[in-house]
Amino acid sequence: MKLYNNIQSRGMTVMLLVKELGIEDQIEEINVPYENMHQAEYLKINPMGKVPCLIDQGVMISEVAAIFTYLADKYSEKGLAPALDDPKRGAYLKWMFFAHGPLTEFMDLKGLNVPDEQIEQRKRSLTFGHEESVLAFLKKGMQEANPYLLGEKISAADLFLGYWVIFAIYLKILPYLDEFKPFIQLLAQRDSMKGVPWLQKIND
Ligand SMILES: N[C@@H](CCC(=O)N[C@@H](CS)C(=O)NCC(=O)O)C(=O)O
Repeated sequence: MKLYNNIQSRGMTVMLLVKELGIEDQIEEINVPYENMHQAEYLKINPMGKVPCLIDQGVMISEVAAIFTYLADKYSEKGLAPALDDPKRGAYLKWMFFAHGPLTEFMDLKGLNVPDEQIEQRKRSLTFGHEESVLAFLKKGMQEANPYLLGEKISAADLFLGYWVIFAIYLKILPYLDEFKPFIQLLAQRDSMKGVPWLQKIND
């Protein structure tokens, strides 16, 4: 498989999963400099001009959550994705899609300093609604985590959601609530998370 990526991009989250799956030898990582992403050569691969982008057996997979879900399923024997007939599969997908959709949209708007009043006016059509809902949803999920989101076993959803939450706390978009700490500190113990700079900084 080829993974088109950039060290300063969200694509680095894929490398956490690659490490957790122990499939480093299956991935050829190709660095795409930002200035090349909208050049014809790369647009032939991903017309969105974005990374990450995975090519497996001639199929192009963009969207970081899709790449996560795809790899965790492809290497299902590693136990990071609940099986299709496992009732936990629904909760797993919910966390993946929440992190990719509403949480990312919330982070983007906050990062752009869109005024709260404007967000309030559009809350019915914004995928995250409003800030309190995002916090309440995350708090409930992390309080109910036992110790991981789906129970005893870690899944790719813990890694994906965890990474976004850690990044949002680092950017001061989310507060580092006490309810988040046990979950984040558990993730922080994983070898794959050791190189994540934001994690170090929020725990300092
Ligand atoms: N929807 C895509 C977005 C990917 C994305 O925005 N990647 C950024 C880096 S974090 C990028 O490639 N930006 C290059 C550009 O827009 O020129 C995903 O979630 O994977």
